[in-house]
Amino acid sequence: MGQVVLAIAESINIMGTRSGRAMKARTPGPVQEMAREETAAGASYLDLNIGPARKDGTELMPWIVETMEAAIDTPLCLDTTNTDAMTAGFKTIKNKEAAIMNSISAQPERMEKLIPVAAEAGCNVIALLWGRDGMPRDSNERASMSVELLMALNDAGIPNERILFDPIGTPMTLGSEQIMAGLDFMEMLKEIAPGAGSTVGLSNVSNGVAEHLRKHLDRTYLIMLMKTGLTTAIVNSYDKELMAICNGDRQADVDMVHAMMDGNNPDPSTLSGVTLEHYKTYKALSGQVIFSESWLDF
Ligand code: THG
Repeated sequence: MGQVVLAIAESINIMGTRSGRAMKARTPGPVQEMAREETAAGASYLDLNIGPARKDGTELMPWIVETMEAAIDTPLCLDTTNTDAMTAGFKTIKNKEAAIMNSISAQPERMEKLIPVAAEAGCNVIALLWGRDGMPRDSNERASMSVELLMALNDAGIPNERILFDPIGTPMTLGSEQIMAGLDFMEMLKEIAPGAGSTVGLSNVSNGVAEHLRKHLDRTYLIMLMKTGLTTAIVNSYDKELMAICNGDRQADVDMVHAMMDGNNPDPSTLSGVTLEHYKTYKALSGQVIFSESWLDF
């Protein structure tokens, strides 16, 4: 077994067809079934994304938490931009210490409201590098945001080991410079916050790309992040190949992509199957070939 990344399964969310309908109607069956499927697929955490939930968040988050804890023991990752809903969720949740708060960003209002809740709960927290002006533009902006968040979290008594930094994966449609800037920051993070973990929502990178091609970007991007020591990832646990990478069962592919990141260039005529897909997709993600939706065809 090779390098492992803990999977945070993303599919229970208010935008999803099956889960969204069940959450809105407060029907436990379908979301409990998904929770069992995600757990069986190897997820270490289940993300429960209720979105902004402006109308009923303080009621919906406790409902989904109770519904999950009645069905499975897998630790939960509470995902909402609604600070009142997050607070209500952490009041309800039984297994607080194993849970993740997703997320506290570098926006002053979120820091003020949520840091005390996280400190009180003794939970893990995702520190999202999203600031007053939105997405950071480069690795230096990510570094300054991470220092700001780290100091505020440490001051509240939350140790580095409880923090997962999320550098925010950028969509491939913004270009590979942005993707590489995110990876540069991940290297800097080791010195900024020794002992801290990290996470990335992999599907951000494939946002806006044709549906049938998205999984290839997500898989190779995960392998690239693993070189920087990524500890967790927010994933579609229904993608078996992606889960195999998380579980450390694709070490040969991981080694090949990492060697390419160090400047090695294997002969593609010796490669086949998913290994060849990783080769081609790495070339696109790193900007060595121009990105278009036919990048796998050459
Ligand atoms: N970082 C952190 N949290 C996050 C994100 C992140 N939470 C939300 C998001 N990004 C991760 N969660 C998802 C959930 C679903 C999808 C993408 C990201 C998704 N769903 C399919 C779709 O929309 O096509 C399928 C939906 C369905 O079931 O029908 O893509 O970056 N900290």
